[in-house]
Amino acid sequence: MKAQDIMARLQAKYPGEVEYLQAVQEVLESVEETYNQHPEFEKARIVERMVEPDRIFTFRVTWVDDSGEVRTNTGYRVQFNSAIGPYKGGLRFHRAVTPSMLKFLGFEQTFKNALTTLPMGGAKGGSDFDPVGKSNDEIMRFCQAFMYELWQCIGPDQDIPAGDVGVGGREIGYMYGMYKKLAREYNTGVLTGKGSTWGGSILRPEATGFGALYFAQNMLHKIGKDIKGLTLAISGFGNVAWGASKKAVELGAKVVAISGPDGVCAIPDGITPEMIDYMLEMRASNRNRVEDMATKFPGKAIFTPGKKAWSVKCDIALPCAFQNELSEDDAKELKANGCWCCCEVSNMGCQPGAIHFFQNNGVLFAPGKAVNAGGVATSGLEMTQNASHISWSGEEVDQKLHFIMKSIHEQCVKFGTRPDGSVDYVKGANVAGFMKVAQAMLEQGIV
Ligand code: 2IT
Repeated sequence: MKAQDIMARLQAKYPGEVEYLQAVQEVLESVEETYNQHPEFEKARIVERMVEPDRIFTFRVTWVDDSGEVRTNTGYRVQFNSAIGPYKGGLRFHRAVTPSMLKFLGFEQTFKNALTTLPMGGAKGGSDFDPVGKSNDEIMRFCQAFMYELWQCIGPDQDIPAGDVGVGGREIGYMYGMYKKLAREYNTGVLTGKGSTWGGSILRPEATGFGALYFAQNMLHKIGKDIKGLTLAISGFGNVAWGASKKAVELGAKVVAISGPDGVCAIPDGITPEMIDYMLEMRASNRNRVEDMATKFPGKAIFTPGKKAWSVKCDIALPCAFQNELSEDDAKELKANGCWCCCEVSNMGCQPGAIHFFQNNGVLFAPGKAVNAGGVATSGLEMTQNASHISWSGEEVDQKLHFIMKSIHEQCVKFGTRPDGSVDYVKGANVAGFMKVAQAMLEQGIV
């Protein structure tokens, strides 16, 4: 296999699908060498099959807004790969959603899920519906209309969606309510990220952020450091940024920045529990403005419009918002200000130039598919609880999450250790995830 040739073919076939092509390129570059040591993979054309989704559902979603206006959006579900389990992955509601974005996310999800140690295939879905400025009733009507089509594509043993950007517990609740009516199935295991009184894992809302901090701890311990006392710049103020901030403060680190599409809030004395709680209100308001934090906590959170979190001096950068949110220039600014570690929490949060800059300039870097896998892993735990009609305590889930993040870190070290003993976490995560999926595909024949 020549990564370059496969990329040339995909570029010709899917011109303009930039996010998808970017995600495939990163993985193929990482795995090329290992893959070519396995002629049996090449014979079964594993790579050519793995880069294409199994299938994509596309559907129209029509709903009525509060002023009585009829609105139409497009809904999707990309079922990417089922080699190691039923399709699993989140739903993203965002105005910029395209098939390319969901294909990149489904592709990443396949390897991420393989890293979790749990039996889950990869999928992603969503809609170009824009939740910004929508009322609660509009959100409910949209979720119901979306599920009116999606329900036929999913099931507790086929495909299990969850949340992602723009989809949290509230949306999952509205979607499950409609799923029940349509399918006449009362199996809560069809969706994860549910409310804790009706089958949701107690720790699912926190899990992505908590898992990211556990991964960071493992990385730091490997080089003889601890997170206590370090400063963290976090982008976003959504579910992931919230969970990461909560755990960071608990571990004695200082969160000195959060951000939004409107700018950055610098927090020189470190984020407080009250501010972390307020992030939930900011998210629920659907205003999508981080400036609200500065208004609520004057003098403590200092808002600068148009700037990113990466302009604030920190030890560790934690991108927690959106793909490609950290550019090569941002990476240079971070390094110049003394940042020495970047844990990517958002899916493909760093542009390729930023990753290369970090890796070539001594900044410790780990990719999203390893760092953020605690979210989907806890979804997998939620599925287990639902299938066995039991419920675990927060402590039990947290203990399992600790174990899973440690094991993901070990896989990265196993497949990514360089001759000098340092770890290439990008290569480690990609090769570990890839080998597991490739082996499963090989054993299941040409299908
Ligand atoms: O990107 C992700 O891993 C998620 N949005 C969570 C997916 C899940 O099924 O919990």
